[in-house]
Amino acid sequence: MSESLTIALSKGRIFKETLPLLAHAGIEPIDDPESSRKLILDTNHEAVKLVIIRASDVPTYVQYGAADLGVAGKDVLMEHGGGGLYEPLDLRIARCKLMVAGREPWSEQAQRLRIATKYVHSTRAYFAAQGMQVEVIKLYGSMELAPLVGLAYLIVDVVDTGNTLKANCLRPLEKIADISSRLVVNKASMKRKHARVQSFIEQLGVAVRKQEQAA
Ligand code: PRT
Ligand code: MG
Repeated sequence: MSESLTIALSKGRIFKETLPLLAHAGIEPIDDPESSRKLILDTNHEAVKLVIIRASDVPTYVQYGAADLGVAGKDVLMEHGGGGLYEPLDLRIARCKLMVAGREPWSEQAQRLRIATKYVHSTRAYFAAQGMQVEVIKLYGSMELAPLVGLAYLIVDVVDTGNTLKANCLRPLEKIADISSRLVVNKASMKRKHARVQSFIEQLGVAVRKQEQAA
């Protein structure tokens, strides 16, 4: 009997890009989360389960030990703060940039610049480091709309191709951080299931390096 492992993942790009890495570690899901309504997916290993949750919930599940491991974007981890988690491996997938965007650059003198974002913490920290106090408006999606309707002057969002910004007459203005997805591990699982978790991390590490070499 091998030790049980629960891995938290979000649907969409993270699931798709994590799949080949998991396959390298010998783990293959039995159900497809895009077509199945199951939230707990069985795998070819009886002891390994995948739980499918919202991207921004992954750090919380892992922090509280509801999952031993998880895959989350650095953008999400920066917002979460990283408490209760180890972040042992950059999976180098789902890459993008966390950016400030708007119709035009802002002037340094601007008083109480309004910024719409779901990245409230990262936005405050970035502007505070520039000595600017800004008004942050929390949104849950479609940030690109905010400057168009006068809700905010700027947005902070992740950008990949930049096509979404362009389609909404916005420009990338400043980069806050390069983003990729990270493997996160519950601190207690790292102790209690050390050998199993450590070998999984190593297998994924090999898969990441192979994928980088092939790219
Ligand atoms: O969709 P949901 O609200 O459930 O959560 P989510 O949007 O956080 O999840 P998901 O699966 O969309 O993203 C998961 C992770 O993928 C994010 O946390 C990022 O780390 C990473 N990632 C990489 C991205 C992108 N690229 C990306 N392009 N996440 C979101 N986008 C969005 C972007 O905000 C823009 O609105 O995709 C849109 C298109 O981007 P462009 O620049 O290619 O046009
Ligand atoms: Mg999304």
